[in-house]
Amino acid sequence: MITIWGRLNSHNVKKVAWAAIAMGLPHRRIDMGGAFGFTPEYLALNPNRMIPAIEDGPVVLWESNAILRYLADAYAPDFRSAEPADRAQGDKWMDWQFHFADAQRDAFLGCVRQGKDADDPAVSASAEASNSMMAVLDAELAKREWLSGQRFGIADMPMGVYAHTFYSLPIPRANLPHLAAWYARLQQQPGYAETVMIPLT
Ligand SMILES: N[C@@H](CCC(=O)N[C@@H](CS)C(=O)NCC(=O)O)C(=O)O
Repeated sequence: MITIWGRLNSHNVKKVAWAAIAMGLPHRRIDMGGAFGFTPEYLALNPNRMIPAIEDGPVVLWESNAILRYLADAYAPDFRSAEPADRAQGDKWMDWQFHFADAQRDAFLGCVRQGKDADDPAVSASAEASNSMMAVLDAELAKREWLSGQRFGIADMPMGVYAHTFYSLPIPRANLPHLAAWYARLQQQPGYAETVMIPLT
């Protein structure tokens, strides 16, 4: 039984909770962070005051993308290409997600947490930056169905979580057909609806 620590309305927790369902792993999730605060028990596992973290027997791990790689390597090798070039391409998009998170942050915080709208200068600049980066992803998805290689896998999860936020925020969006088609495919994957497509608040 894997324990996932973290509130589900966190992008980084969503990745891990989604992976656990997609991979069919027995798990439980315990709310932590945000309005739930941090217990001393949790901070002993992850002193960074950040979520998520997991416990899997003696294995304690934080950093969401490291957790995804661990879960795939330990339990679900089909979710991560074994071919070095494909694997590296997938890793690239997993790392790139953190740049995208920076770009989308002001739009997310502004619209979801601060009651602003798309006319706010910070929201507007962030929406524009998000659209520019999503155009880069759209061009990649014109060439292949999945960021993980031949099939859906962990490399699709980080940006898969952020894509839902992108499509949920009240911001202008460019017409990005390959991104939209990938987002539709993600919605067919086990766990996406329950863990990712939840209210942003
Ligand atoms: N690089 C870290 C980032 C973790 C992170 O920023 N977590 C946010 C939530 S998405 C957090 O812990 N915020 C403080 C809180 O929720 O109290 C990861 O991928 O796990």
